[in-house]
Amino acid sequence: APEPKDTPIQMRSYDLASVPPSERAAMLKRPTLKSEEMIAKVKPIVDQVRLRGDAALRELTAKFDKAQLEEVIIRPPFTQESMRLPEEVKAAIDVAYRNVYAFHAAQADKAPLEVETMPGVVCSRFARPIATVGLYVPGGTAVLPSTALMLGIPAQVAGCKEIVLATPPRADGSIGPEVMYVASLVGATCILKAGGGQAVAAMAYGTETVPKVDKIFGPGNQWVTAAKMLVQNDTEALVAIDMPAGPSEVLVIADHTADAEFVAADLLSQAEHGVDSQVVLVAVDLTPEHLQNIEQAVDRQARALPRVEIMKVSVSKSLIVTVKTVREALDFSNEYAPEHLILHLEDAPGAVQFVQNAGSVFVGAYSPESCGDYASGTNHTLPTNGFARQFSGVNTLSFQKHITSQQVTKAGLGKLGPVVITLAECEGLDAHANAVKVRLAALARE
Ligand code: HSO
Ligand code: ZN
Repeated sequence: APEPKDTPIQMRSYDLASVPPSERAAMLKRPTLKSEEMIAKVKPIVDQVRLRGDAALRELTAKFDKAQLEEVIIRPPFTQESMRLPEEVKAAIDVAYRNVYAFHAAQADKAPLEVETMPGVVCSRFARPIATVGLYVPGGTAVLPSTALMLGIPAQVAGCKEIVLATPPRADGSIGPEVMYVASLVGATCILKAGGGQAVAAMAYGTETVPKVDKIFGPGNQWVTAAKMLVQNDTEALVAIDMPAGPSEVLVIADHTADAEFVAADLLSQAEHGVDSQVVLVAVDLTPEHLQNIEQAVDRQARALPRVEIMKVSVSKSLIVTVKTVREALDFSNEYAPEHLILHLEDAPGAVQFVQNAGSVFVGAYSPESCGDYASGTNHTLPTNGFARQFSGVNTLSFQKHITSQQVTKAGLGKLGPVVITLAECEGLDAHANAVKVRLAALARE
């Protein structure tokens, strides 16, 4: 039966002080990812591509994307026709590109780090690009050229040699001009016209035409995430992944200075991503009227937006948590470890020092998450599901690895050698001790 028109689009409310500890733990939990089940489901798809390469890719793309492919990949130069966009869109992509490039270029590890740990013992560390990377750009309910920017720019800045960009084709077998244009800006060397587990498998193992990559990046649906987890654990694939991904999330902290319309708009911008999007509002000692204004704004704004049906589901699963102080709000946020944290606070900059766990922070009323999602410069590929406790978002260093080195002089070995001999003998590894002893003996003869 159709829903009565006046069912409010509403979040569930809790007063944190009256929530028992067991329920508090439940509030912090995201809906469980059935990862084992999904990995078992995606395995036959991954196996087909691993064993039969391009032929399997073509069959699976015909089945899932309804596209009959002649070529599975496209190599540059891309045709002008394939990148044709309204000038306004192109100009906006160009600004986003410049900002994201500037912020990620500054992150690149360029100069080697050098420390003389003892006289004559110099240790150093230097960065090198990961040679071949795979970037997954989702298709599905929204085309996401912004994700192509967020993954492609750090790869370009880091100096990766082969940049494979995978994205599901449209039914006519083509890729949208937005993604094509971004692919050319970031210097993608190969576009793989495939999505889902089949795209991940093709990049992890390589096929007749798809280069095998060293690391796979990017968000995706449950199939993509499961396939990434599967190939990461296959020692034969020898492939790394960026991070475990889950549905997108935002936590907004609002105090008495918060603008109800801004807060509602921020909550909904995340809620429109998908029915499983997680949206949390932490209200700091708001008056009942203020809170009601926010709730009414959520309902009213949602009804005026095209993706209202998605928001009805995600908002109804979302929470409002009431606390007394900003510190309590930040304690809760740190426990939740949100992908995005927005601070609608009287002193938002002053609150940042208390942030311990978050993917990216949006400071003050005029810093909506949308800016970071598209164009300010920060990356939007961020840890979800509470992984902000131990993971950073994608950044330039995600596309580099570090090599350490050491150079020991004769005098240095004179000092360090006896220490190494003692430790090697303590471990009963005499060949190790000997590698030092033969040299110390040579020095004694000099
Ligand atoms: N909020 C998403 C990124 C995105 N938003 C792409 C719009 N397009 C996850 O951080
Ligand atoms: Zn977004």
